[in-house]
Amino acid sequence: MCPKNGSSQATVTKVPLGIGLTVGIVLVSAGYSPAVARTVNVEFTAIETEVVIDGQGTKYKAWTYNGQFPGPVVRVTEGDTVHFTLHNLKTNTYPHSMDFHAAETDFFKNYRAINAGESLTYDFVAKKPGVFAYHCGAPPMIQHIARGMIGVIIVDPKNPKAMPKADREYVLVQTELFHNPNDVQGMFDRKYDHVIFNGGIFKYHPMVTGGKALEAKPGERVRFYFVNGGPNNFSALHPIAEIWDDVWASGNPANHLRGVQTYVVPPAGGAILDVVVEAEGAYPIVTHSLTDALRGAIAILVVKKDAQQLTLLPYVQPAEAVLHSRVTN
Ligand SMILES: [Cu+2]
Repeated sequence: MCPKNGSSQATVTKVPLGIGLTVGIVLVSAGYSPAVARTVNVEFTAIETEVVIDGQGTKYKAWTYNGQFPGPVVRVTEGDTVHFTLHNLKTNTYPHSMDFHAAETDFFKNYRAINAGESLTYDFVAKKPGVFAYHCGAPPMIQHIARGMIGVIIVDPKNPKAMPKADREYVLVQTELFHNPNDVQGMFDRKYDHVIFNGGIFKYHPMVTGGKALEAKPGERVRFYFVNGGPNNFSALHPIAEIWDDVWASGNPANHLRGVQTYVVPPAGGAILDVVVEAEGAYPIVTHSLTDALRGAIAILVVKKDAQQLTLLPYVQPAEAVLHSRVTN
């Protein structure tokens, strides 16, 4: 991973597992100067593989970017050029594609689906700051998103003072989960079994088997980069026993709301939501559409003095099969 086109001082942090495979986060943050245009290389591999969807080890036949559900977080700064390559693994069965909502580009040319064994490269300039979905758009799109080909690209504002500094940051991706990944008609009929954050049923609920809480310290400004993957349901994001101090629609600093109890995020929409929690305790983050919360979309934020530092996308790992195999295309 190194910057291309001779234009940049970008630093890209990723852990290569094989050709085109990145674990966790594509993070670009070091040494940024607004005067310097940067090109950021992002390389994803579509991988059809089994992922674990709960704390009991239940496997799900997912379609993924880089073997994880949701895909790796891409993080760039407003004005950066993203030089993106998608590989469709030659051992896959289905066509796949990539639609970055942070891009303004030619749909037919760049968002087209490619067959197994093929690769596709395109560039776009991340012109608008915010938190955006990315997803596979290969038909039937409803199935490709539901099976896991969904993720987040954060475009940080060029002006680092455009928003208050966060002490702690988490990415949450909400999706409906259909137990039968081949039942496309059931997806159209909204017969989902669970609604999940970051690919797991009650993944961040410590009172559920295998669940692990999100953590923060008292007084910290905790920032959630939230994307609703859908494919169909709206999210009514609410911090129980708290109030969102600041919300930015689509994560754009120009779209600022204060003191919001519940914020609606549509399918394929995003928001940045900040909460400052003064007192120690437990604060569930839920979609207050309760059918969905009680089917898996509850994340507990535990506030305590000795809170540990977690990653931006906590406890999301590539599938075992992917971790232990060398991926080539
Ligand atoms: Cu796909």
